[in-house]
Amino acid sequence: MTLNSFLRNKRLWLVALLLVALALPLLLRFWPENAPTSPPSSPTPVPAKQVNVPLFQADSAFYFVEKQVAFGPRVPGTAAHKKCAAWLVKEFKRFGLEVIEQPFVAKTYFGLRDAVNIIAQYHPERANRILLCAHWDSRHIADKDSVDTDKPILGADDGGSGVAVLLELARLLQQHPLERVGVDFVLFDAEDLGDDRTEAGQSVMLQAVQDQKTLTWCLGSQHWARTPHRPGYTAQFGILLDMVGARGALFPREGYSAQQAPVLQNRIWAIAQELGYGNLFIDRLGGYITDDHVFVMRGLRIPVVNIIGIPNSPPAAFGAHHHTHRDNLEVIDRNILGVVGHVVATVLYRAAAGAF
Ligand code: 1BN
Ligand code: ZN
Repeated sequence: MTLNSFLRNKRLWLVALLLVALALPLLLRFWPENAPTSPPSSPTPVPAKQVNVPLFQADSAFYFVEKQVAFGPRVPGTAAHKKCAAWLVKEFKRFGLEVIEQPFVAKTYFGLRDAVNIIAQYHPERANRILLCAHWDSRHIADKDSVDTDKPILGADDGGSGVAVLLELARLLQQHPLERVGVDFVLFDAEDLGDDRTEAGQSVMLQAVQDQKTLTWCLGSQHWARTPHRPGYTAQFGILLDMVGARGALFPREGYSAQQAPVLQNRIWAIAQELGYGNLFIDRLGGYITDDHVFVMRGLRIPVVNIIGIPNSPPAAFGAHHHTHRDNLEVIDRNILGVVGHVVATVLYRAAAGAF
């Protein structure tokens, strides 16, 4: 086509005009006069957003420990374990959450046991989620005791305390709804059926060797991390609570959390300092504990911090009650439950307000 015939072609003129009309607004936007003349002004510092955090009721959390302990040892495969599971589901439903039970067969070092992870979802339709977890089973033996070592323990602290704080948080959410974020309370089963000859609290140097040995612990979280209740499940971050109720407990920074979720751990410990709990959330590195968070981080790539109590009496790795019959209601200090609950509630309400 020659230039002349091109210019005489009415259809082509129309198409050209249409293209110019469509492109005009775009051209004007970037024309020098319309372009921004000065760089955007530097943001004026915004004062830290004030977020109302409802009061975490330590007495209510203590009551939830009492209730669990009253079932007796919650060892997978026992009647007490079944009854307690039914009660936990009922409680979460009472707080308006949508509950999923995830049964599985736990392959323990002493045989197969029926187990169940319990997942309670707050606003399951929200994409932006926070994961709060604890284990709800109690140990099948008292291998650190001097008497009745072959009998199961009550696990008021080891199992009961973390669950109690989570139940109280669930109750708080019902009374003081959160904006924008959803929360998943995941109660792992069969955390504490491990073979203690495979110590889970070792130095990081032994991590590779440990990896194979520690598979007897944390069976519920290992199962959930492989097959979460929703395929492709993810969350902004997670917090694991384990042994958060004993009198005299301290909360140093757990090693694997420090290594794999340092930013989250810094923020949580900073909040604890700000709230005046620096004497309990001590700013030093504790041991490396192969707990449920390790498997969630490894399997689902969600940063999870373990808040786990150690005693105020080093060099013992855990409290004198750990894996003994002394882990009963008497070891529980409602103030410790209250401190941990206050810290986690602050994290939760600030995160929902975009201020975490
Ligand atoms: C934490 C509470 N753990 C068990 N109950 C994990 C663990 C297992 C810690 C073995 C030390 C040794
Ligand atoms: Zn334990």
